[in-house]
Order: sequence, then C-alpha cells, then structure tokens
Amino acid sequence: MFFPVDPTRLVLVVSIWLGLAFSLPSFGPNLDDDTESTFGKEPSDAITRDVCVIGGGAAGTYAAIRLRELGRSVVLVEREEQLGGHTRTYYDPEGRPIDYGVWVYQNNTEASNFFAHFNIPLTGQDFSRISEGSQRIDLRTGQRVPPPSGNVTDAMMRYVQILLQYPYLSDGWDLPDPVPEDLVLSFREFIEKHDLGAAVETITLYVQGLGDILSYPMVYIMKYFSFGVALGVQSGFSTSASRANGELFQAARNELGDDVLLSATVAGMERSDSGARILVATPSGDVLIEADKLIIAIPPLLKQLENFDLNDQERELFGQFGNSYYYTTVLNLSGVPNEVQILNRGADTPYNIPVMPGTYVFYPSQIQTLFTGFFGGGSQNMTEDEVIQTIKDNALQLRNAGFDVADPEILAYGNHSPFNLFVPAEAIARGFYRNLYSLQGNRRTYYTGAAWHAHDSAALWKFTERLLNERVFVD
Ligand SMILES: Cc1cc2nc3c(=O)[nH]c(=O)nc-3n(C[C@@H](O)[C@@H](O)[C@H](O)COP(=O)(O)OP(=O)(O)OC[C@H]3O[C@@H](n4cnc5c(N)ncnc54)[C@H](O)[C@@H]3O)c2cc1C
Ligand SMILES: *[C@@H]1O[C@H](CO)[C@@H](O)[C@H](O)[C@H]1NC(C)=O
Ligand SMILES: *[C@@H]1O[C@H](CO)[C@@H](O)[C@H](O)[C@H]1NC(C)=O
Ligand SMILES: *[C@@H]1O[C@H](CO)[C@@H](O)[C@H](O)[C@H]1NC(C)=O
Ligand SMILES: *[C@@H]1O[C@H](CO)[C@@H](O)[C@H](O)[C@H]1NC(C)=O
Repeated sequence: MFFPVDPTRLVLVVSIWLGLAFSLPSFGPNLDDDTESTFGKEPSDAITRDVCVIGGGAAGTYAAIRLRELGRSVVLVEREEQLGGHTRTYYDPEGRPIDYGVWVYQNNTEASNFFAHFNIPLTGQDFSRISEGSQRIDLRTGQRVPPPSGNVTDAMMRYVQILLQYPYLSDGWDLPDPVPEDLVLSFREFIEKHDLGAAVETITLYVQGLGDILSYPMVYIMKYFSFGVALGVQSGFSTSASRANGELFQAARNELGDDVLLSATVAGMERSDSGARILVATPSGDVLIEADKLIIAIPPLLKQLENFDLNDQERELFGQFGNSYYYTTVLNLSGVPNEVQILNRGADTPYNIPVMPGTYVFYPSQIQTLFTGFFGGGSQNMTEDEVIQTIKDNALQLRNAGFDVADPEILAYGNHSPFNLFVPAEAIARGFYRNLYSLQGNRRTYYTGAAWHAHDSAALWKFTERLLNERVFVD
C-alpha cells in the first residue's frame, strides 16, 4: 500500500456507518487436562492457554495483545525471528529509520488505541512535498511518460461515489447474493463502464503488489483502495512519529514476553469441538499447546498450512487461492534529488500501467540519496538475486532520462510473498467468501488477516476487534 500522488483532496461529506457492538463476554471452560502425548512424541514443554494465535503479523499481534488486555491467557506462534509480518524498518549506519514495508495507517480508533497502548506517538503523514516532485518514467528504457489525461479529481470523486454504494466492503466479505455486477467485473471492464481512465494511475499507485491488475475482480481493488483509504487521502494518514513502525511490534514482543514463541513452526495439530492441541517446534524444543480456542492469522494457503489438521472443507476452500508476489528494497540511489519520486510507467501499456515484474516506484526517504524501491513480481516467484538485478537495471535506466545516477547499492531487501490471496470472479459470484466465512468458529478455530478482509493494517485491527467481541468471546 502506497500513496505518493496527491491529485486531489477528495471533497466528500461522509457519514460513518460502522458501529461496534461491544458485548462483554463469558468464557468457556478450559480443555480437560489430558497430559498424554497427542502426537506420538513427548514435547519438552506443555502449556495451557485460553487462546493460541498463529501468525504474528498485524492481525495476529493485535489479537494477542487485546486478548491479554481483556484478561485471557494467550500464546502467539510466529515463524520468523520477529513480529510484524509486512512491517519492516531499516536503520542506516547512524541509526536513522526508514520504513520499507507498512508505512501509513488509516486514522481509526483501533489504530490510535493500539499505538497508545504502547505509548508510541503518531503523527500525520504529508505526501505533498513528494507528490509535487513526481516524475513518470518507463524504467525499461528511461523514456519519459506524460501524466494521465483527463480530470483526475473528477474521476477519483466518481470512483469514491461508487465505493459509497458498497458500505459492507469496509466490514469484511459479507457480500449480498447475488453479488453486484460492479464487484465481479474486471478492473479493466469497470474502468471502461464508468469512464474512469483518469483515475487509474492514482488507484494503481496505491493498490500495489497484486500482479495483473487490469484482470483482477474489481472487488479486490475496492477493498484495497477502500472508502477508509479515500478518507485518509482526504484528511491524512497516521504514522509513527519516529517513522519506525517496527517499534510497535518490538514493544508488543516485549509485552508478550514468554507468551510469544518466535522462529516457531506448527509440527502437529488436533482440533475438536472442545479445543485445540498444537505441537510447535521452537529453537529450544517442541512445545505442546493446549488451547480452548485457536486464531489463525496467516495467509491460508495450503503451502503455509503444513501440519495443520485441515478437514475436506478447509482444504477445498484454501486450495482455491492463488497469490501474487511483492518485494521491497531500500537502495542508495545518488543522482536523484531527494524531493523527487520516480514513478515507473509503461510508455505503451493501457493506462501506462508499469510492466511486471518491475519497479513500481522509487520513493525518497528522509535520508539523502536513500530511497525505498517497491517492486512487483506479478505472478512470478522470483529469487532475491532476480529482484535485485531487475531493480538495479530499472534504476540505471534513469541515466537515459537525464539523471546522473551512480551504481545503486541495495541496503535492505524484503520479500512480501505470498502477498495477495485471490480467487476468480466466478468463484466470488458463486459464494466463495460466504463459504469461507462459514469456517469461522468451526472446531473452535477463528481466522483473521488480510485474506479475510484487506491489506490494510488499521482495517485489519478493526476487523480483528470485531472478531474478538462478536465471536471469540461470545461462542
Ligand atoms: C510492502 C507493503 C507495504 C504496505 N504498506 C501498507 C501501509 O502503508 N499501510 C497499511 O495499512 N497497510 C500496508 N500494507 C498492507 C499490510 O498492512 C497488510 O498486508 C498486513 O500486513 C496484513 O497483516 P496480516 O496479519 O494479515 O499478515 P502478515 O503481516 O503477513 O502476518 C502474517 C504473519 O504470519 C507469519 N506466518 C506465516 N505462516 C506461518 C506459519 N505457518 N506459522 C507461523 N507463522 C506464520 C508470517 O511470518 C507473518 O509474520 C503493506 C503491505 C506491504 C507488503
Ligand atoms: C486522528 O483522528 C483523531 C480524531 O478525529 C484526531 O484527534 C487526531 O489528531 C488524528 N490524528 C492524526 C495523526 O491525524
Ligand atoms: C475537474 O473536476 C472537478 C470536480 O468535478 C472540478 O471541480 C474541476 O473544475 C475540474 N477541473 C477542470 C480543469 O476541469
Ligand atoms: C550512498 O552513496 C553515496 C555515494 O555513492 C555515499 O557517499 C553514501 O555514504 C552512501 N550512503 C549509505 C547510507 O550507504
Ligand atoms: C517461492 O520459491 C521459493 C524457492 O523455490 C519457495 O521456497 C517458496 O515457497 C515459493 N513461494 C511461494 C509463495 O510460492
């Protein structure tokens, strides 16, 4: 997610339709104490918790912190060495931070409360300095590309008016049956139907990482460039005042202490209507977790769910997901002025959409000569070497556009793949998401994360808050 171009402040009168029904929960009994080894080997440690959360990205970390705050015992299981998922912060040799993953937040209650919980101050993010310095260049050749023709402000306002017709998109995937036609058109068809060509650049600069975006079912674009995001464009996004969003997850890790297992993978699982047993492999040995409830907050691809005890229904639904590939870097790109952002545009493509795999944008950081490079792999699973080579090739094309760039040096690399999980429009029309949502609560298992709502941290915190209050605490 990214928003470097500010064609417009959307002038909208807005009513907020979301109300959270907070219900104070009662909680079910713990699992029967049954110390017998479930998975054929004796774990070195066994723990009992009200809730086990798997996946310590935006959604899972929020769930774990809130559950503890509301008096539940919890354990959070994360495969990597740190929490945060798509949130990454690079520190230069002098210790100055650059966020090169999640960058800005919608200013909603959950986001401000979550940061306030850790006493991390937020500030407004102002894009105007940078967006005025945008240069559009085809990074395959260095050729300059003109800005979109037509009235961008007008097209964006019409797009947002269409969004207002589908308020339930802000809440998850509770789509009506039949699913409205606009939502299952491809992005290409939708643009043509509503004459929104002038809005494509703005939308696609924000909606990054999807792959072949013109063929995407429109509902994914609308859930990404959502009404909440449009509000952010109008009244500002928030970001950590230190410009180091990773601090949020560092603070969460400190607070969770022994209740977080890092570098931990699921080695076995047995769920039933009375609870879950999860065997987790950690660097200090296997841990058997007995939990009353399980929250799964990872991308639900079969590949990521090895050793989970999936039933036929779960396997059939998760097996339908395809995914895209998305990468980021921090690079030292001397020769490009610090107030200039480089937008990769296709000189000869529909709506000048950049060609994938390729760079989306080189965005200047607070530090002279350092840029974040956002990179789309499209449908290609690339190696780190391939990504870095293509980014460097793209940067060197800037010489043909008149920039005296030195050989770019890559200072940090982030692999955000698998990024977006999607199914075809026909599956959505047939009720894929209705069936997916019917899994919530089965065998005491609940799901959150981007595949269940949107790639939007603040929106996921709101979604997770509702899941806790309306399902996890109530069932
Ligand atoms: C480059 C980039 C920039 C973005 N910028 C913004 C932005 O500015 N603002 C914004 O709101 N959103 C932004 N987003 C979207 C981002 O907010 C969401 O994608 C969000 O991170 C999704 O959270 P999640 O918890 O669903 O998934 P993730 O953050 O991906 O977390 C999933 C976690 O589960 C772990 N995991 C996976 N499999 C397993 C397993 N089998 N066992 C244990 N752990 C596992 C992963 O290691 C990861 O930590 C951006 C995303 C990217 C990639
Ligand atoms: C977020 O919204 C609140 C309430 O409307 C406001 O007080 C605060 O200043 C906003 N914060 C930022 C960083 O925009
Ligand atoms: C573009 O559209 C907006 C909103 O409809 C309008 O206010 C503005 O005058 C238009 N600009 C031009 C140059 O036509
Ligand atoms: C970036 O490159 C310039 C010139 O090549 C060099 O002077 C500077 O130290 C580099 N900065 C970092 C953080 O590597
Ligand atoms: C991409 O390829 C790597 C190396 O072959 C593999 O480990 C990884 O699982 C693949 N990722 C995805 C999302 O398919």
